Amino acid sequence: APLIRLADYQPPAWSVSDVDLEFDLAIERSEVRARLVLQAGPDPQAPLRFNGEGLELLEILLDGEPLPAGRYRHEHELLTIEGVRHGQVLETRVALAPAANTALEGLYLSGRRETGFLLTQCEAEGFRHITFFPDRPDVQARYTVTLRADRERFPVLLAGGNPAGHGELENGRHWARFVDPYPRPSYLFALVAGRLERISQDYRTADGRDVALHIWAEADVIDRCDYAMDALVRSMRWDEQVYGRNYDLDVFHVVATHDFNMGAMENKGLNIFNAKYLLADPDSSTDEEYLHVEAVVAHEYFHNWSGNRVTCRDWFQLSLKEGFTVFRDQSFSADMNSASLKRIQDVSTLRRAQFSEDAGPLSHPVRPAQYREINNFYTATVYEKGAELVRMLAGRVGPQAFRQGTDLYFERNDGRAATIEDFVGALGEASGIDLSPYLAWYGQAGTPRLQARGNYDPANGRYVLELAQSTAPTPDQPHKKALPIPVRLSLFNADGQAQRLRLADSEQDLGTETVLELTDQRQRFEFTGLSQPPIPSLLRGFSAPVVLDADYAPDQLAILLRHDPDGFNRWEAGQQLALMAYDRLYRGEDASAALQAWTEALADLFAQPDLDPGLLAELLSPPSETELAERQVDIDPEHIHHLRHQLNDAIAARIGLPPLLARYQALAAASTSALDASSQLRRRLKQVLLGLLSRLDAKVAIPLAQAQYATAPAMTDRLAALTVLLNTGAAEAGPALADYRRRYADNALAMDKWFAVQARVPGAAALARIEALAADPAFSLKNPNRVMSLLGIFARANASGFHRADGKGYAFVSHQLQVLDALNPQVAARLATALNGWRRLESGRREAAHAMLRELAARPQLSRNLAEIVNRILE
Ligand code: HT7
Ligand code: ZN
Repeated sequence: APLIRLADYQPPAWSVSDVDLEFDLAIERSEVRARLVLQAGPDPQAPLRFNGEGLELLEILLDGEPLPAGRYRHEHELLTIEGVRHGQVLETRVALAPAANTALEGLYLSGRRETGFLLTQCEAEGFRHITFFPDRPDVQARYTVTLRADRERFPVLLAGGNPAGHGELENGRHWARFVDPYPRPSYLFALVAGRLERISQDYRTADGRDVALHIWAEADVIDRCDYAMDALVRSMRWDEQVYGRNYDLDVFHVVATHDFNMGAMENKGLNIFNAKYLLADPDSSTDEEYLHVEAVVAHEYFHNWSGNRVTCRDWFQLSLKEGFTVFRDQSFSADMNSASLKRIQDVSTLRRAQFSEDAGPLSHPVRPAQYREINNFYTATVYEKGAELVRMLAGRVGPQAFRQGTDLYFERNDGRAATIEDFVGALGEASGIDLSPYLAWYGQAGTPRLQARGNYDPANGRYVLELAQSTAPTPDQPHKKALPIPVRLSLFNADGQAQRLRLADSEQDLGTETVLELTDQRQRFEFTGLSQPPIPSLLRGFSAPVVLDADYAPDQLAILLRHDPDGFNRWEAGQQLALMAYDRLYRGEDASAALQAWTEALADLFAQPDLDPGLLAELLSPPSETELAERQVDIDPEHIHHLRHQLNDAIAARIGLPPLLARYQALAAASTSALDASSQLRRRLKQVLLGLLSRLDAKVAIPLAQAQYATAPAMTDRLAALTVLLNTGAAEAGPALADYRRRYADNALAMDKWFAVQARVPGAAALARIEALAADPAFSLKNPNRVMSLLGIFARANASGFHRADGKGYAFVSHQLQVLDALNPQVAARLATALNGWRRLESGRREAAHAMLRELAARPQLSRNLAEIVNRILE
């Protein structure tokens, strides 16, 4: 596949102003008639080249006249016509085979042939699987869509836009028409047709528009959509209040499907969701899943402005809509729940998914410079790091100017396909701050390392903080520039009190917190008037997506862990202590100073009855194995798994069995299925405590887990108990798994968790279990959720199980990848990213992984998606 480069961007040679689509829908074979009003680009003599993949061309006409065979070419997934004129109407009729479409891109079938429904997925380049079109986001057109189908088989017909008529046809068929008044790119096209039920709610926008909200799902799950509706209404209000954005059509449809490659899709007026992010009920959904539903519903809704009304000029600008929209959904969830916990979770996700992506061969900038397959760039870097860049910009200009800047951005770019420069430029203009240095963050891959060294001079009460930055080379970028890094900081004294800040060259009292901006490779900041050596609390709230290297002593971090009022940095101090202990353990050195400082502070915090249970749960959780592995080369995942256990053991031992048990029992006695925030946080703490108890004394924990499983009022409790039974190797795990399966056999999302909880069980025995599960009749490579629950969890979240010394984990996944690739290339490519870190494995595993990758790369039939990932990983 050719390399597509940002530097080669050209406006379209031919675009389309109006699209009229007519669908005759059926499961096995559907037909699409498209009438496109052509718009000439800069050179009206240029040939027209429209995309089209897997289309059976039945008819082609220009201005109503059939085109003779010699006037057009249909080859290499392109339709080429010479000599077309501005304003002419190109009409094509094509046939599609939705039931045979296992790639879940374009028009496809969700569920079984007899009962399932038809739907589309067009982002990024799925529209070309539906009709011939300049399938690129800078071609924006007005859409009229007419759907025709058998009424009995497809009673519900939906497309994006406002309804514009419906009626009956001969032979039991019916039709429905939709018109979208807003010009939009083809990737936002969607239709849905089939037997679906709905829940509905009326909504009046702040600017007075009455909107009918409908959530659609198959009959057996429609009673699990209420929480999504609640989240949708809250998202709509929030966007009005926080960003001044109102919804802009008369209807808003949301549809749930069990067959979806990603989380959800923001099609204009017709959002389509992976059921995993829409359905929720207390019996079968965990608290975490409720939070995901809230966040994803908000995310897709927010796209209506950040993505749909203002879209991207080209796919290199993907983070323009995704990074900004993730920032918006993170802010929404922070407002709905505990803001500091949300920040802790978001940074944990960033470190686990993005920092590790950035540390391997798949590293790329937030705005990539090149790609072969755009579907491979829906990454943690584009989404999560992109959100961090927006957060930095928002922090730099302040809340008022940020709102003025986003207003300006939306106003100026409404109906346009914009670039990251348009976004940063609008924020800069509104704030009067030159933000152009921040653009370098978008083009430079890799995680900067921020080194902080402090020096206190008691003779004059001065504290010099030296900050320096460096970024290791990444593929394609051997030399890195200095980036602007905002460092939010406070200085604490030994009693844990924040000191007033004054910089040496200024008289200004900065209060107890300020933001330093590191703009060069290295800079000194001098604070005056400090009567004691200060303990710096750096990067508060994680003010920049960097790795901090500060020369703390363990007891300094313990002071921050005990006293820092910034919830994020308090947690971060604990994480740093854990990492300090881990580094020593890894090197076989004495870790007792760090371990003692960390666990003593945690034990004291544990004893404080009023500490937020959610924060306590996070404080009691050491960094993930992925984060720990980031610190090493020659990784032995089993060893890292073992060391993380030692960290948990140290916490458990320091707090001690009686207090852990007492707290667990108090929480267990008060268990309910209530979904309010405080019940959720108590459940989270209970789950962490049960895990710690299981480390301390399995004989005590197993009966507790067994009882918790049997009496669990909520799925979070049930799954946590099952995890402990499985991870301790308890005999009781078998009956619990069987019980779970009986109970949830008909609930696909609950069964995904049944697969996932087993796929997560660490250690050498994992592979045999995974092989057996892959052969289970309930497993299917055709369903992305099932694939990611079993193979995705195994390869991406169970390092000690997957990275076996004998390489058998790789051989197994390689085989699955090949079968999967023939069915669904997007999902196969995502699964293959699990091997991103192969070069940093110890030599035996490295060799085995390398051999597997080479063998895979040599396969002749690989999809463009999988081939790109495997080759980049190998480079
Ligand atoms: N904008 C959506 C992206 C998406 C997608 C991309 C590639 C293949 C399938 C897909 N389904 C949805 C999701 C979002 O960020 O909102
Ligand atoms: Zn998105």
